[in-house]
Amino acid sequence: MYWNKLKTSPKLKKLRFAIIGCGFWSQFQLAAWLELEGVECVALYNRTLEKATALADRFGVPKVYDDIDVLLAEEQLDFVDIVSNVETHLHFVEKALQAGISKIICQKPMGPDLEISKKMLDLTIQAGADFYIHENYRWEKPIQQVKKIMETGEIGTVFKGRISFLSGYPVFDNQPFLAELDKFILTDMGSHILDVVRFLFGECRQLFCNTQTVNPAIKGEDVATLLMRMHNGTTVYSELSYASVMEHDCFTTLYAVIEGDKGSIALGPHNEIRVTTLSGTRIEKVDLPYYEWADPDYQVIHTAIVPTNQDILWDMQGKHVSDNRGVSNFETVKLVWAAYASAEQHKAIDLDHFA
Ligand code: 89V
Repeated sequence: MYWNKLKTSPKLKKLRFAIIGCGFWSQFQLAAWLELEGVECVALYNRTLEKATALADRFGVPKVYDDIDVLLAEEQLDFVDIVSNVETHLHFVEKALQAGISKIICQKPMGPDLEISKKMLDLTIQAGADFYIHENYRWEKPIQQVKKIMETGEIGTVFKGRISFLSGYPVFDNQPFLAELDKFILTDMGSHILDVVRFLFGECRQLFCNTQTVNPAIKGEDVATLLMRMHNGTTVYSELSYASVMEHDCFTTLYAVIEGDKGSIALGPHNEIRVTTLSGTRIEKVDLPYYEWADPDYQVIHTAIVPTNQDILWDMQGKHVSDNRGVSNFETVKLVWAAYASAEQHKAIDLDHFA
C-alpha cells in the first residue's frame, strides 16, 4: 500500500514549484509538500500580497508576487500548484501553459462547471502538459485500508456499498466562499465522495440523484442523495449533507458499509473498521500520522494531502502513472455533473451517453 512506501530518492533533482493562491487551504498544501523530499517551493502568488507574505514568512518561501505574469516570467519552475478558488482555475492553467510550464496541479473540483473542466483538460492535452487534480480523499488512510481489505477477498465478491458524509460542521466559517456557490455540496464534497466511489467500486454506469437546500443562509444545495449502478453490477448508495445533526459527525472523514457475498466492512467513527464474516466480527483501528500543522478538525484529510502530493510527485518523476491525472479525474467530474442533471431532470442519467 502506498502509505507504507512514502520515500523519494534524495539523488533526484529537486523540482521547483510555485503555489498560486494563498487562501485557507494553501497553508496545509504547502506544509504537506514540505514533508516530502524532492521538491522546493520557490514562490507564492496571491492577488492580496499580504496573504502571500504571511505564508512565505511562516514557511520560509523566498519570493512572493501579486502579479502572476511577473512570477511566471521571473521564476524557473518545474510545476505550479493551483490552490485558488475554483472560478480562477482555468485562468491560471491558461497562464501556466502560456508560460510553457509543462506540469500543472490544480485543486478539486477541476472547474466550476463541466464545460470549463473539459476545456482545461483539452488545453493541457493539446499542450502536451502533465495535468493533475489534487484529490486527497481516496488517499485518506482509513479509505486506503478499506480498499486493501476489499482486495484480500475476505468479504468475497462485493455487491453493494454505502458511502456517507453526514455533517453539521460550520464549514462556512473557514471557507466563506462556499456559502456563495450556486452549486455547493456536489461540487465541493461530491467531487471527493464520487472519486472515492470510483476508487472503491470502479466506474459508474447509471445514477439517480436528489438534492435539497436545508440551510437558508447558503446559495447552493447542502444535501445530495445518490443511487448508482456500477459497471460491474455493484449498487452504491451515497449520501452527502452539511445539514445533519448526528451523534458522530463525519467531518472530514467518510463512513462506509461494503457488503460482499462472504461478509461486510463497516468504516465508522474514530477511524474504526469492523469486518464481519460468518466467523464473527474483528475490529481494526486505523492510526493516523501526526503532523503538527494539521488542523485537528480536518485531521483525516490534512494527513491525506501528504500521500496525495507524493503520488503526484512520483508521476512527475516518471515513477508511475497517478490516478490523480486530469484525464482520470474527469470521470469524477462527469459524475458530479450527471448528478446535477439527474436532480434537475428528476431522472436517472446513463453515464455512457453523458458528456
Ligand atoms: O476537503 C475540501 O475540499 C474542503 C472541505 C472539507 C471544506 O470541503 O473544501
